[in-house]
Amino acid sequence: MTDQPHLLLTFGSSGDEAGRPAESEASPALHTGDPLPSIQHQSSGAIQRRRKSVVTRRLAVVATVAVAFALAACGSSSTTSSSTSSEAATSAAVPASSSASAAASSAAASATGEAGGASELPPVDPAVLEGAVIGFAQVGSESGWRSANTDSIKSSAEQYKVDLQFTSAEGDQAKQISSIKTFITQGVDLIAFSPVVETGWDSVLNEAKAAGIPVVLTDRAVDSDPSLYKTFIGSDFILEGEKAATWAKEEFADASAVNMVVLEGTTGSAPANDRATGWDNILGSDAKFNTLASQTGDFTRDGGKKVMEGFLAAYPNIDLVYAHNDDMGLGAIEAIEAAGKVPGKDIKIVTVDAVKAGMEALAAGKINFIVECSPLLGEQLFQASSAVLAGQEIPTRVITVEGSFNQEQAIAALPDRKY
Ligand code: GYE
Repeated sequence: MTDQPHLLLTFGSSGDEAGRPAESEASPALHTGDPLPSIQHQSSGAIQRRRKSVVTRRLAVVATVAVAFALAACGSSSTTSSSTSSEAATSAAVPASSSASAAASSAAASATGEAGGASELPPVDPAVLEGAVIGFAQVGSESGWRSANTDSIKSSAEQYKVDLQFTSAEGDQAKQISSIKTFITQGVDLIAFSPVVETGWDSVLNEAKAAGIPVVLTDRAVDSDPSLYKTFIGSDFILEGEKAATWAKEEFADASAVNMVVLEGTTGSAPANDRATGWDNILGSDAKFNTLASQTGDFTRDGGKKVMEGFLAAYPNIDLVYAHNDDMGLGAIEAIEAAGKVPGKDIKIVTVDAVKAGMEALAAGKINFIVECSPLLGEQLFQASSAVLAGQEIPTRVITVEGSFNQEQAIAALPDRKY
């Protein structure tokens, strides 16, 4: 039997102190996409009563799942990027060694249309998820990536008949905290969210813990103690920055100097912080790369366009744009064309995400390279939720496996691109 810490089973403690996961009840109603106010009118007393009525059924489900995974764990080996410690997760953050390996993982991810890493989590138990009340506090609707991520979460919730309480913070951390507080008052079975920024979550996460409500992070990280959440599912943003910089290093191998500008993501967000760090890991000490300017475009197309207009007005000699996402790169293209220059030729562009509009610009030669960041996290979110609600241990970090695309690869991948 192989050593698979992430398949450890906890027969004795199927829930937290409050026993919430094991006691949560199936509700027949599906409210995917309901606005927040609808849940504020539900009485938590009613939820408690409904929970008590299904304790027996839930315990039976837990036992079934436990037996299934004990069997699965004995019969398989696993090479995954998951980990039960954040140190091991960090050690996975190494630069892409060659474009061949990046292309291979890209092809694998594209072939399934799914984010990688799903196999590290136990499969969903539909009986556990049906009717489970799960609050999801989304960042907002800033980009094509975000729309695809929201669609993925809502359609998986629908598939598993989860009673999804979906809120959108429109990029405002205070709003997101208030949604999470409402979920806590409501007494939902599980809270999931994609944090707008990395800092400032300790207090609300402690409130969720005190209320016995498990928390799952998707997409973006927080700097809080990992004991305050069950797992963090999402990309390795440092690796993404390293892949972008590795491409730039090769692309400009023969140049004696490169004048670059950076369109940063939302200030303080994990992807903006880490994509900058990843870039610096590869090119930070390379004096040839001269950063003329670096400014946030807030992950939006409009933001990217406006910031790029300013850069073009101030600097006539830009060689390279590093945009932390496709949308800002697409905005930069508009600004560059309006300034009478040719994007992809006069000024090269590297971005992150690989959403359809970005891939089309890459196929058309207006973007030169895209590092993939998959938004299809719905399945993994509900795999994790199902396991947590059944009282199973899961990896504390699940890293999405992704690739990267040059023009040729984008042309080949576009017909099957799901988002
Ligand atoms: O890259 C960007 C979005 O958090 C990974 O947020 C996500 C980022 C994504 O707005 O397009």
